[in-house]
Amino acid sequence: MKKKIGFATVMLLVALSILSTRFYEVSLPVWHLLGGGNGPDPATLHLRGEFVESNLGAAQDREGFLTVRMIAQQYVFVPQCIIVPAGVPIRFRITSADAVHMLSFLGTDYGLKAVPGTVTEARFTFSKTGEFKIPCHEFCGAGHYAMRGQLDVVPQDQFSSLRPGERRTCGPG
Ligand SMILES: [Cu+2]
Repeated sequence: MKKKIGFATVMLLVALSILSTRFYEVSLPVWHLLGGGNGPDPATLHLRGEFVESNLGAAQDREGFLTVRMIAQQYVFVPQCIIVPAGVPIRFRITSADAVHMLSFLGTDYGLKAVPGTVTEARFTFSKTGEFKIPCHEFCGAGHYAMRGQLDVVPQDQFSSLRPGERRTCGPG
C-alpha cells in the first residue's frame, strides 16, 4: 500500500512538472506574474505604461536626452522605421511582446536584444547619416527571416525641424 502511494505521488509530481514546463513555455504573462520579469507585462504593452503606441519612436526625455522606445514582436518592429539625428547620443529602450528578438543595425557595430518582460537599455551615437536596415538576428519563429526594420539617421538640423509626431516613425503611420 505504501509503495503504491509512493509511486502515485511520483507520477503526479512528474505530470505536474511536465505541465508546468509547458505552461512556462506558452504563457509568458503567467511567468511574468510569478516574478519572472522586471519590466512591462508583454500582454499589456499596448494598453498601458511606457510602451503605449503614442510613446514609441524618438522623443526628448526630461533630462534632455533623445530616447527611442521600440517594441519587437513576431514579426515586426514597432515602429517599423525609426528616425534619429546623427552625432548625438541616443538612448534606446526596447522590450518584446512575445519571443526574444535580436536587432542589429546593419553597417554599424550596434545591436540590441529584446526580451519579453524586460526593458533593454543602451546608448548609441550614429556618426554617419543614411538608411540602415535592422534585421532580427535571433530565430524567433516562422516569420523570422522577413523580420526587419529600418533606421534613418539624418543631419541634426533636419531632425530638429521635425514636429514631435514626425519623430515617432519614418514609415507610413
Ligand atoms: Cu527573429
